[in-house]
Amino acid sequence: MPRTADTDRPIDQTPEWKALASHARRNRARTLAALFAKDRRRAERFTAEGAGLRMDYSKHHVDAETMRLLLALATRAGLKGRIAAMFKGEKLNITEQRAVLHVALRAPKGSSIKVDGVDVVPEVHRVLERMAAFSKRVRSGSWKGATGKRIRNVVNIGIGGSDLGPVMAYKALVHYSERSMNFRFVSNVDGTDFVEAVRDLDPAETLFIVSSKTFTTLETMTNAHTARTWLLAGLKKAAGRSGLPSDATARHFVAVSTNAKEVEAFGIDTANMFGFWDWVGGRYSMDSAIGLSTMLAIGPARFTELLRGFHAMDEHFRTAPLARNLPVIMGLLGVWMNNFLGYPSLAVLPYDQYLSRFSAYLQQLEMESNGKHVTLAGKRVDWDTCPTIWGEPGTNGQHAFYQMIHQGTRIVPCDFITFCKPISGLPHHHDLLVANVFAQAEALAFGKSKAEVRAEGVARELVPHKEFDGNRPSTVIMGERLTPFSLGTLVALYEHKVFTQGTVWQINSFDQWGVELGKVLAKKIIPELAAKKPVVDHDSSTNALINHYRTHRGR
Ligand code: G6Q
Repeated sequence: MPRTADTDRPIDQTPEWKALASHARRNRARTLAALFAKDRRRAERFTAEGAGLRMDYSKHHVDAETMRLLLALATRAGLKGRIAAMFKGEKLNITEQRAVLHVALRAPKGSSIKVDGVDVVPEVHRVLERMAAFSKRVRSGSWKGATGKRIRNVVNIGIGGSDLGPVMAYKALVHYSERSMNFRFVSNVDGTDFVEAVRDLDPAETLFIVSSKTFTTLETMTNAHTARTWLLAGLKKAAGRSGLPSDATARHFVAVSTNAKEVEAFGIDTANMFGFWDWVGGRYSMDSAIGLSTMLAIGPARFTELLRGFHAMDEHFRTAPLARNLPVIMGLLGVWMNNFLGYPSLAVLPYDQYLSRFSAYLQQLEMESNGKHVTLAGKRVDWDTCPTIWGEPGTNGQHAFYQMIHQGTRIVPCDFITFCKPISGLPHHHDLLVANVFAQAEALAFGKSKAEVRAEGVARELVPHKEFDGNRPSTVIMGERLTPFSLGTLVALYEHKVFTQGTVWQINSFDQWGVELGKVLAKKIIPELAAKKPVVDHDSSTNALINHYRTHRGR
């Protein structure tokens, strides 16, 4: 039995939870303005640093006592033991009997992490070396397509954990990428995703990476088969009478998977299959072979930097005292707001256009990991788990949904993410961007009173409309510059935050049974869409929807 949290006792029945509940009740009326007025060193006291990131959490409804109580809760939940257990390769994913070892994906050569007595670090590096050798061949042009042309387009086909990380990372690191190559991502079973991705590509110069741990996922396999048909049709046209070599598919398709049998059956040479392991969850896999498109884009050396960034945050999480541990603080603040202050969502707002898909990536990381209602002991939870995660890059969001964040009826805690140095080479733009981060966090925290509005000479009837309550919490996370290294630290920060919260909530953050039912029902419905007779087996709504589609689909 793996060492887990104190699962015998529901977390809300512990004295630490109850102490936090009464602390929250006692301090309900306390404002951020009052907290700042009371302590001139507040910003300094509530700022933590690790792995090159600086996190200012002073604009939260916390004081030293709140943090002490939250840390006591983490201790009660067995956080330290669980962190050690994860790094030791214990099978914390108890519903699938698997270790949870994304930290091994970035463990340096020479270190050792064992699963069932086998050191996995050498295997990780073997795959990384194969990925690097392959990437060099493709990037240098020595890897040729079936008609002898070099590869200029890379299309990653995958979904969920086999897509969101690669897309996010490519967009985040495009500045560091090989600009003479095109990178595209196809995930949706909606055929338009594939059609739009390849419409201007030459099949002879296109390489597909089929990224699928299982190699059975409906969307990915449908897209992979469509891609093969598109490729072969295009190549045949180009080759004309000289015909195609028998290994045409193998020259344009590689796979990232754990399922060698299905990869081979598809026509991909298993020499061009890059493996990973059952101890890597999909949403924790962007730094495994699933990151092959990232490595092709930025090159092996920069991919190594990315891994170093992940590892730096891993080490911080593993060794820093809980009170100064960034992912721990972040996770506990989330618990505080979710469970004791009652805020149902978290907006993640990167002030960096390159991080345009970061919030979407986090939606899966957080909500698929901690959107659970059953404890490790199999009991229904009596407390809320994952809040809704959402967000868009600033400053764009300011001109869209920030109205609600400032004056809506629900409090939306915000994570602002920004970097000191710009990549654009347009420092003036960067000052404007970063000034907006600070201004937003300040406005949320301190608002604007009626008296201030009146003093501006605003007409009496408009005063209530122009008043800002303030007292709204946010965190500001700052890095030096967006680089492969800092991206690694940022992703690992959130990975370990999720771990911290899952530990406190006593849930398994590493399975995802909640996605199964819809998949099973879709399989049943697929043939029914082509049925000759009306479908009657479902509820009246589902029957009617299917039958409307049957009769209108025009086939
Ligand atoms: C992630 C999930 C899920 C998974 C996709 C794709 O943690 O497990 O999003 O990544 O369903 O699965 P395959 O990689 O097996 O195609």
